[in-house]
Amino acid sequence: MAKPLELVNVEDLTICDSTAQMITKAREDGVELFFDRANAMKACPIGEKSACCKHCSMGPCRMNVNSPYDRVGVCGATVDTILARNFGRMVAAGTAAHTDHGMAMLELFRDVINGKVKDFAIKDPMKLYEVATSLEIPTEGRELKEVAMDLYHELERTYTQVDGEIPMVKRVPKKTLELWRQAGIVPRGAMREIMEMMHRTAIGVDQDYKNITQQISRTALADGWGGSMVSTDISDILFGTPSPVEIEVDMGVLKEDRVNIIVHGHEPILLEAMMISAADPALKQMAVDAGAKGINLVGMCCSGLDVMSRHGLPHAGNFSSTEAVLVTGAVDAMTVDIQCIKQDLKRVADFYDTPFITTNYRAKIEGALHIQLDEHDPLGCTEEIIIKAISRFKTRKKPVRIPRKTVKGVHGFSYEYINYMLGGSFRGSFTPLNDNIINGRIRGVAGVVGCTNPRSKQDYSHVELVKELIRNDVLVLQTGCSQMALAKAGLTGPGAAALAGPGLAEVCETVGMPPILGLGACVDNSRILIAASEMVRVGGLGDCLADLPAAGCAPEWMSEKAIAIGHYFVASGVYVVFGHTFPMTKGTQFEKYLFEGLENEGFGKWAFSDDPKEMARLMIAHIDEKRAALGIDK
Ligand code: CUV
Ligand code: SF4
Repeated sequence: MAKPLELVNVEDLTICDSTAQMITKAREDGVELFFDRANAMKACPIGEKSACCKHCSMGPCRMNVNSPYDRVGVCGATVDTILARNFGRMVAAGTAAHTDHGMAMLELFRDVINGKVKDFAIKDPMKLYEVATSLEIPTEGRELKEVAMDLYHELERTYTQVDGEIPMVKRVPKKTLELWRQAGIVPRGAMREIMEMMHRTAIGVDQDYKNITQQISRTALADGWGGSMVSTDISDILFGTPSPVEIEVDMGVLKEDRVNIIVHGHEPILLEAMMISAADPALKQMAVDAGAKGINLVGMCCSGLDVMSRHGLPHAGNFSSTEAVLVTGAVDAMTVDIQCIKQDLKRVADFYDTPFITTNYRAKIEGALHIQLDEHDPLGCTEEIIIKAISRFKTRKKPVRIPRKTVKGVHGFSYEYINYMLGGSFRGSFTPLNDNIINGRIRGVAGVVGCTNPRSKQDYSHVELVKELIRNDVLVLQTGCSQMALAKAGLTGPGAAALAGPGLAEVCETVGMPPILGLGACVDNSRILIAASEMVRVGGLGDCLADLPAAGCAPEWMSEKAIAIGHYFVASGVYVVFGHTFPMTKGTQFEKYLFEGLENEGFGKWAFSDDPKEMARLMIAHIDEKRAALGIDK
């Protein structure tokens, strides 16, 4: 590196104490982490506002962000065209990520049914029947296998269908679906929508920002009501539908006297297979023979959240802590599959002699050991990883320093469980939730989700925003790295009810639920869509998703996937606030369309704020507006 970095105070980088300790240690050790790179490399002021285009070699062309209508691109593209095309490609990439993940799950499901995969089985047949019934597949008197095969073929249409409507639209409230049909945005199949989005955003194709937005909505809906939703449902069928479980989180879950293995990424298969291997008596014995007290399997990021919600596995932290956790020196292997895996993890792992292993052919990292996880023999891969970890444990060279902190919390609130919890009977209903919203004890519902980002203080906005929401009687649903921010802050335990407003606190006490419900990984945002649809179905809160007193927020987002998620909520009718930055040039027609115009057409809308108090204010104001429209404000 040319010149030494001017280092930012650790307290300004994160509120996660363990991560802060490890940033300091990394600096002592002379290891660069992404926090310091983010500071050294300031964001490009034009790219940050999404005001440049490099879709052809007549450019790249850049607009004047302070006076966006000053000029056009060489081809004549206006700032609105450029903004909309860039936004569309982010949505296409995010949707591709979730649908490719979902399709991999669906293929696993198929091979489990036809017996080609023997290490996994259908763990939740009841969920299988429920999903089949919701898609009008006959179940009466039929063999599980037959229903499952029909379900597989039906769900495959989510991805591959070229014409018609994706199957899951059967779950969309009628009036919302009518709006989509009128607007021409009911997704056909994800592959088709992503292909068309990429085509339409190429040089010289779609150059009308409103028309581009139409395809943006159709593509995003193919994620939320398609790829992501199928992924969640299939994961539940194969690995079990989550119900609340107490979990330990933060870096203190690493144990100096155990073989520590971190699994990071997004598909549940790797971590589920690791769990089987880690329980293998021969491997356990091997660890003991190496002088360890046992094998300690720990999740991070979304695969961690996924498996944590199902099996109570400990979780070490979110996206901004994946390098920092290696700095402990206590990680005997880090293994990854897809998405949100910083290339730099390899370099940091090397410094601390931690084996770093990629397992999915889609996501190799230069120089990293690759052990392909073959669905037909997953344990072949995971056993090898455990053996490597044991041998690293035996030959640990560098001193180990593990932050002591662990926090307990309750996670795993699937839609099915929320239903059960509210109804107090096995097949409960959302009626008590709706009643409590109507009588005003609960003011509304908010989804607080998404990534952490080294350009904003880690976890800070997530925690402050959620505290402010529950204090104002807003029930909070969470997924992704946001959920882990709150878990580390100690707000996913029973104690959080003390911070809730009087109405919400009362409901929490009667129903026996916390004010902050952790639902799982990013693909599990689909659980929020299902819960919201159920609120409409039960009645009393309007007749489409846009009528609900609800709002969403990703305060520290960074991935293109977050933009796809944000937009499928907006297209479904939800008000969505994004924090810290937004790919938008102020004072443009496209901005006005996303921030106001879509709502006038009956959809939700986007908003931006970089201050958590202001985010909360915006969300609560929106909730109050919806309450007033429903005539339930008091
Ligand atoms: Ni899918 S997408 S940083 S791991 S939530 Fe976490 Fe979650 Fe964003 Fe990535
Ligand atoms: Fe420039 Fe138009 Fe080419 Fe974009 S598509 S780089 S705006 S000439």
